[in-house]
Amino acid sequence: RFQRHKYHYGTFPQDFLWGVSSSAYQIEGAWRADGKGMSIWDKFSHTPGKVLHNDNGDIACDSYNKLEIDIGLLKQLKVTHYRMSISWPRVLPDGTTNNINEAGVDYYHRVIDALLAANIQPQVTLYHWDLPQALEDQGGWLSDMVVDRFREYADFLFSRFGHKVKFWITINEPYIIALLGYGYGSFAPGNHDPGSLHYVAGHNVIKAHAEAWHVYNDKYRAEQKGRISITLNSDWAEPRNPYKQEDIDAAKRYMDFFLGWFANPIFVGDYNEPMKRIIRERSLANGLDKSRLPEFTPAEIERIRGTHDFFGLNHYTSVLAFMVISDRTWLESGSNWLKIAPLGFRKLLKYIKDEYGDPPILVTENGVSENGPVDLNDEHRSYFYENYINEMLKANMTDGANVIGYTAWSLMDNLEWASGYGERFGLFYVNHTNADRPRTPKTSVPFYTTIVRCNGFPNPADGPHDCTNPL
Ligand code: GBH
Repeated sequence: RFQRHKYHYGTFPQDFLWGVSSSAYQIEGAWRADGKGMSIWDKFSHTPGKVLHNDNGDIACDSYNKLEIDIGLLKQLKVTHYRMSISWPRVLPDGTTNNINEAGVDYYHRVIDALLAANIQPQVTLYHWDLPQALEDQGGWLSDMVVDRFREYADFLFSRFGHKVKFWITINEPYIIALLGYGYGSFAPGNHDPGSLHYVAGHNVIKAHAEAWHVYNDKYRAEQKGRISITLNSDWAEPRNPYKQEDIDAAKRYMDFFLGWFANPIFVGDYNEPMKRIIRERSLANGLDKSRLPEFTPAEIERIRGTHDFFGLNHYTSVLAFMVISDRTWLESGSNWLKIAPLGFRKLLKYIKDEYGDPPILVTENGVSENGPVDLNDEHRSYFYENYINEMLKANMTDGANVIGYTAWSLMDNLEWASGYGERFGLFYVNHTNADRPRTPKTSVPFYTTIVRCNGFPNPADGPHDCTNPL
């Protein structure tokens, strides 16, 4: 079943970053410990019917109380980097710097210090979806007040942690924040308005990101010498019939409305033309007097353009465009939106190189799930990592995409947002019905570790090595 794709030998550049990632709400638990404020995910998950089985992150993986254990897992994986996020309401309970929760700040110092002591570099995301509820009560991402609050929050984090953290990611997946949070309403805060409000939320997310980048650039970069950017998620859209112009156009439109929605303003300048034109036409046809897509002023376009030090990319799956469907030959996973399609990864990396000015690309998430009965022999995950990483190698070696690092999602099974604990993305299995939340390696742990340790797939013809994967 898990047949090898056409396989390339080769290794990544010497300074390639190998990591694994998590996010605060999905693993920490301790939802009201030591003065933490409420987040929109606390409220959402406590609202019956919002999360599968009414699961919530009250305890999650209890990582708040299991620091040493988690550092042990990271050491076992031999990763050079750990991508984590800071819970905004844990450090600023009401979202503002008027009220600082020093106990929360101390917790992140302990995490970061422990990572550095283990020689693992922290990559810290400022916002992975857990907005302080106090800010949501003032409009959340629909109000431009959030832009100032985010700037202050970012400034605060750089001032406290910037001497230790050299990799910052402002915001994780604006597409999901805007569309699922404020359009479909399937994610917190559950605002249902599939018409225009997701464009308003997205607009404010872009401005907030740009302000955080400028604070770092103006006030901290010279001294702290770190790098800061945003993480965008994107599927790859393949034309269903590559010889049919309609399908080619549909695939391009899909990319413009998905990745391009956020990548264009930041990497090129302003929203892309197809998005502006199509949304305006549809808005006018619906009897509105202007486009549902907000406009940036010329000054805003310039302020946002170029606010990146690398291209943070989360990638999982591909679609066939005409209408969007999955190819029936792609292997399934534990999530119905995720089909295993390694080749799309290579094409997406090349596309980013070509469309967005050949930026250094940091893959900030990539991974696969399972559901149902626990089976620690997760062959599908090893298959997924081997083939996606090998396609990334081809993008790097053959297509010349400047991929600087790779981060597997996820360190361990955790709260998969609205799917609760039912979809498991972890390299380590976590038993969420056991009060101790024990972590157990799946067979993909030694598998991924071999790729990390060997920096890819060295060719046996280049000399003997112990990089043959254990499967
Ligand atoms: C990432 O999002 C997130 O950054 C991470 O926190 C998450 O755990 C990981 O992926 C795995 O999902 O239930 O059919 O409505 C990737 C984008 C957004 C894809 C939510 C799946 C839900 C689809 N994901 N989406 S559905």
